Amino acid sequence: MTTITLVQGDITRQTADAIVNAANSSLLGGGGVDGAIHRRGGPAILEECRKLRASHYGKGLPTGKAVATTAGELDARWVIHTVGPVFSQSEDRSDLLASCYRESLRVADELGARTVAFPAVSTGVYRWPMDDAARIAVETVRTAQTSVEEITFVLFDEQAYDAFDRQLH
Ligand code: AR6
Repeated sequence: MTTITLVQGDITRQTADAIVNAANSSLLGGGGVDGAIHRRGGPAILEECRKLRASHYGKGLPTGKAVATTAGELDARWVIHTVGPVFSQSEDRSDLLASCYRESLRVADELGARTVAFPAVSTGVYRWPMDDAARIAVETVRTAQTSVEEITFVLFDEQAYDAFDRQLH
């Protein structure tokens, strides 16, 4: 049984075995959650990201995939970096957004993580409408086959929290 909980706040302050980052395919950092994770987690995360790029992802981590690094100074063992899709009006990319959650949980299972914290992937810079992103996120983790015991969505503001709360209850 996996429990799903919601928290409003900053994911870099969360305690979990694994914290998920809404990264971009370069794995070299950016704004939003990505910037916050690298700032608070320190340089060890970027160092491992660079090595992963060199060894496995010369063309970048594909959208919908996930990969783990150290969590540096965060209160977690790992950061799982996933690349959300940019929202499109003309193309349905929901499967790619669902894949971010499924692939992150698959990586979490491989690591043996029992608790995983997710941000609302793709809802910032990548402009996915919050209600739809919340529906996809909640549906996907609810139906995922995973050994993770506790999934926490860490939502930055009240609007995001309420959107996830409506999907969950
Ligand atoms: N804790 C929790 N949620 C946060 C935090 C935080 N510290 N900061 C922002 N959010 P975004 P994306 C929320 O833009 O849309 C980066 O530049 C934010 O309010 O971080 O997947 C990457 O490098 C929003 O609801 O990720 C990529 O280039 C959600 O997290 C690109 O942005 C996601 O917003 C990825 O865009």
